[in-house]
Amino acid sequence: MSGIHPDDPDYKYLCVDRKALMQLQTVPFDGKKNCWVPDEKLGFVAAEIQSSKGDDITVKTVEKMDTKTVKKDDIQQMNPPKFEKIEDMANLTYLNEASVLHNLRTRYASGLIYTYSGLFCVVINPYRWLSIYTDSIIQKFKGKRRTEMPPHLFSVADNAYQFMLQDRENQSMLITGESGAGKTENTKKVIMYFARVAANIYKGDKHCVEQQKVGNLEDQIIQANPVLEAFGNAKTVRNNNSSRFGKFIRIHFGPTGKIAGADIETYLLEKSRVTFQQSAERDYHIFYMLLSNAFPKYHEMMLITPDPALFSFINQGALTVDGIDDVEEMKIADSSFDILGFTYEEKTSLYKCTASVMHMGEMKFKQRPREEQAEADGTADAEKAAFLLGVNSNDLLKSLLKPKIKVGSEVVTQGRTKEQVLYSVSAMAKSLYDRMFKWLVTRVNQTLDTKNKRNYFIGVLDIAGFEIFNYNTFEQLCINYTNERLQQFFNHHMFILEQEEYKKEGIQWEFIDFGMDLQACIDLIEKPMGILSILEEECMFPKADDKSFKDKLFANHLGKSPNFGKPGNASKGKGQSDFELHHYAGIVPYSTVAWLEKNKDPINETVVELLSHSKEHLVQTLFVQHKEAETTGTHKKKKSSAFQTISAVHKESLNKLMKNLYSTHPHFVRCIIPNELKQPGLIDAHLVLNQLQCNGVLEGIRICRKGFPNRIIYSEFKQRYSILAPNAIPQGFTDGKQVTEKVLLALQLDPAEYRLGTTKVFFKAGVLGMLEDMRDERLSKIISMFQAHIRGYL
Ligand code: AD9
Ligand code: MG
Repeated sequence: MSGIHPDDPDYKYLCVDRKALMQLQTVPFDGKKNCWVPDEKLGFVAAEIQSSKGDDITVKTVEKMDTKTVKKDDIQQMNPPKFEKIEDMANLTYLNEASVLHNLRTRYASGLIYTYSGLFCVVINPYRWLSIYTDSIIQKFKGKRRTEMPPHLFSVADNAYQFMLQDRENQSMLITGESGAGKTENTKKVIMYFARVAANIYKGDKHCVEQQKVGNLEDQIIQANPVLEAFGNAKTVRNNNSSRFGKFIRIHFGPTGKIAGADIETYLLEKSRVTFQQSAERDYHIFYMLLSNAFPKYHEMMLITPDPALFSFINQGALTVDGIDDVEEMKIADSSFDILGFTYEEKTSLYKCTASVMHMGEMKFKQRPREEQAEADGTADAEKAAFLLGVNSNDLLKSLLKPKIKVGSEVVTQGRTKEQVLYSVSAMAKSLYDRMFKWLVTRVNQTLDTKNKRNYFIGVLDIAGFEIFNYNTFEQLCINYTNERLQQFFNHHMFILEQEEYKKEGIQWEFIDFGMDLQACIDLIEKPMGILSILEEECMFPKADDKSFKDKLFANHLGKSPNFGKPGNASKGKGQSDFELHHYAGIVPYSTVAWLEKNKDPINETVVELLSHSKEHLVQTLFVQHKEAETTGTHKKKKSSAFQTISAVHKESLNKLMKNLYSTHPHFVRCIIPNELKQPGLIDAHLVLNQLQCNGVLEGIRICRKGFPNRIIYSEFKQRYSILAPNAIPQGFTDGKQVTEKVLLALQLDPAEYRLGTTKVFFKAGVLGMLEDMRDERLSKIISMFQAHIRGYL
């Protein structure tokens, strides 16, 4: 590694300790005996083969010295010690789960959290702050090629930047992983990196002149995060700062490679959290931040007593979070709003809307005896909510208790039971919050949309990875569908690159587009009469329910679509599931309960009408669009997104994202959560293996193995393997390619196992390992001959 000198103080944070590595490499190794065997706790453990009988192999484990018998197929080959802590696992001779796990585990134990696996950069959450993101390290990665430097996110980011400048092509970085794996932390670091290396601080920047508080563009891009996190992140069981939405941030660069602007697209904010939390979880951070002591002046304005325990929409779970100081976070978010150029009115309107949600949760109703009609049980909280929303409180109550609905051409008022009214209140709260979040993003985008000339962009995607829980529902389907498309994108990209490499090297090989492997599942979800269109159709039928939806799914797909099935015995959580889908990452059982309701925005139209006439500018803006879409007949074909189902909006934004991504040169970062205890240093092997399966790292290896994954340039092959057939090589100078050809012929290697390219020889998986074994054998023979010779001589 020429990029960092061993005497450099940063060397120890980024590179393998050479001395320790050399020691590891002296460990005796026998390719025929050393292997990996499955282990319940550790995933795989090292063992030595003792004997074999048919398919049964008896091994002795290296550490515990246990003897056990395992099936031949369960054994995985071990790489020789020279591959220990390798930086790119694509160069391993034996590409298998056990070796990948071993490599990641040993590197992680040395604080090396980034490792490549071909096109992927894999990162394991360290759960402690490492000195690997400092300014001095940023400077070291600037302008360096991937092969020059140790694996690091900055290397991926810098490469994307260099490719953008050289190839004049948009770039993307796809950062995925499960909850708590580190996607958002890595996204923040990427953005920080670009802000440092491609800053565009104009002298006399218009913002800086206008107002002291407002920041320059780089600051603003960075400060967009605290406000998005305040409104879109929450404590969950798995992550104290879990993003409950996906995002795609595009950073635009001008002609000289300086940052020229940015925009953010968000996906699927989890609305249910606004009114419901599990016991160990919290609502969105902003609620508790507003109630903290950071700015007592806001409490009065929001008509609140600053105690989260008093508000039932936000007090169902935890009220505080380890490691999060709500006072501090509130100060940061509030000043971020200033840096982003929000006016005082815009900022406080958001706070007031947020507070109105808390008051909504306190509105009480009671059922009138012997009537299908509820009435308010006290009006103080409704008055507070209405005041903050800029509407009349009587009108608000009326629209909840007796909404107007259209029956044919007539408008009639409809009575509502207590239960229905409570449902409407919660729908109103969720809809308001969701619209507020979307508005917030749009407003941030306005700030980041400078008039500077833009040439190319780098898009950073921070989106939830594949999910297989015990109970999977509509949200999991949306996420898994997204990941199915992202994985297809990866497979297709890999296919194109391999194809190019083979073409460049003049190699004949029909490489199959592995992207097509995923098409059947994608079609099943998104095509006409697919799962989502059936769902959308059902959402339009007033009489449809979960059961009619399920029946339609079965009628259309059971026995007809191979990726669709009844919940099988093998699937987890089958008791609560209605159907299962065969995704690339595994079989997922889904429950259809409440899909229809989840897919609609069930806010009552009378409430929308009322809020669209609010005296509060923000509230009016949030609701006016919806109304227009509904009343303007001409908009019937192209409904505004507010009027579409969630799945239709998601499908549309996913299509847009994919179109964007296909126009870029992609870079893939896969984040891995090491354990479920948020503890540094601890690797839960099965958890990690499961993620390698779901995040496509093993899928990438599978595809890789279908081609010729090991490649060596001719001169290197000549140097290392000439020893295998010295007699086959003509005397005098022979070039590397000829030597390679002669050696392989002499060894009588099956021609299907290798290809000779213009500059390299390509091998099928496992061949190189065999050559290595032969080389070891040859060398030890030579050594023993030499020793015998010396002994005879003595
Ligand atoms: V979620 O899908 O939004 O729930 P993420 O985004 O994948 O999830 P996040 O980035 O929020 O996870 O990381 C979770 C926590 O792990 C952070 O709050 C940090 O405490 C910790 N973390 C993650 N990555 C790093 C890192 N590179 N260095 C140190 C880290 N700590
Ligand atoms: Mg996140």
